[in-house]
Parts: sequence; C-alpha cells; structure tokens
Amino acid sequence: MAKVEVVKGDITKIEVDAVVNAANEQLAGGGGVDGAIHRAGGPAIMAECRKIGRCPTGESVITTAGHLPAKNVIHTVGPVWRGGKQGERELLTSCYHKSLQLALEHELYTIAFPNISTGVYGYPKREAADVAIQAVNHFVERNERIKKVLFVCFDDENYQIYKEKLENMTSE
Ligand code: AR6
Repeated sequence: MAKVEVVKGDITKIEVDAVVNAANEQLAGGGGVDGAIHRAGGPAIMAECRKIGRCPTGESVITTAGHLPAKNVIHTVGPVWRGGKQGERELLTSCYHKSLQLALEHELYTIAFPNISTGVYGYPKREAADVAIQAVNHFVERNERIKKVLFVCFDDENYQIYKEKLENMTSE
C-alpha cells in the first residue's frame, strides 16, 4: 500500500509528481498556500486557471506547475467552516478523493497535500486532520498505483496533530 507520511515545510519546495493547492472557487489566487504556489510557480499557473474559469467547492482541477519542482498543480476548493452542519466533512473528503482521482488520471503517483481549509477557511485543525487521513487512507487502500501521499504541514500545530494521528495508526 502507498506510504502516507507527514512532513513540515513549504509545499512549493516538495519534489513530487503533483502538489495540491487550497484554492477558491474563482481560481483567482489569494493568500496562504495559494499565494505561495502562484508566487513560486510563476504566471503560467494563473494563465491556465483563467482558461479553466472556476472550480466548485469539493472539486479539483489540474494545471501546469510552472517553475515548481512538481509536474502539476491540482487545485481543489475546500469548504468554508460554517459550524460543521453544512456538509463541510463531505466536501473536505471530496477534495482529497477528487484530487487523488485526478492525479491517477494524469499518471501522477506521488502527491503532496496542504492542510486544506484549515487557514482562512477556518476548519478546526483536528477535525480536518481526521477527515484528511481517513479520506486518503480510504483512497490509497483501493488504488494501488498511488505510491506516496505527503501531508505537508506549514504550521507547527498541524504538524504535531498529523504526527500524533499517523503514529497512533501505525501502532494499532
Ligand atoms: N506550504 C504548505 N502549507 C501552507 C503554506 C505553504 N507554503 N502556506 C500556508 N500553508 P490557507 P484555506 C498552510 O488559508 O483555509 C486562500 O486565500 C496554512 O498553514 O492557505 O483552504 C485561497 O485563495 C494552513 O494550514 O487555505 C482561498 O481563498 C493551510 O495551508 C482561501 O485562502 C491552508 O490555509 C483558502 O483557505
């Protein structure tokens, strides 16, 4: 089965086939990881985003990775946290599943995810980590071609949460 791991750092520096971006529905760029990816990857990414147009929450689209070491960027739109009863969990699960599906369709087998929705969109970090780990495990158990999934945590809080949760899983 694919290796699921956590690392701390900047996703724009990670050498994988595909890095996932936590975008908005307009694919308009923004702050956080989205801003970092467009800055580091250069204007070719935005040029493709403009051609695509928009991406609904819970869905994913793919573009070039520009100057990034990755081959492609997969842009997904996480849910804005509205208290947890507005389908947030299902939408966040869908972000991970749709991104991995798109990666497979493009023969991209090593994938790095940021902690989608846990910045500006306000999804509680522990809950988001549970959803992310469950969604990824569910997918990789059924899709053997995925070689590696990295959770790239930028902030220390997310890193500690993922480390703890992934360690607990391997010791079960
Ligand atoms: N590498 C990896 N993770 C990062 C990086 C980086 N370089 N920079 C920040 N993070 P956010 P969201 C982490 O706000 O909550 C944007 O403006 C950060 O610590 O980037 O899904 C978009 O355009 C946090 O844990 O994304 C949307 O409008 C995580 O990335 C909106 O924000 C996600 O935080 C999306 O909000």
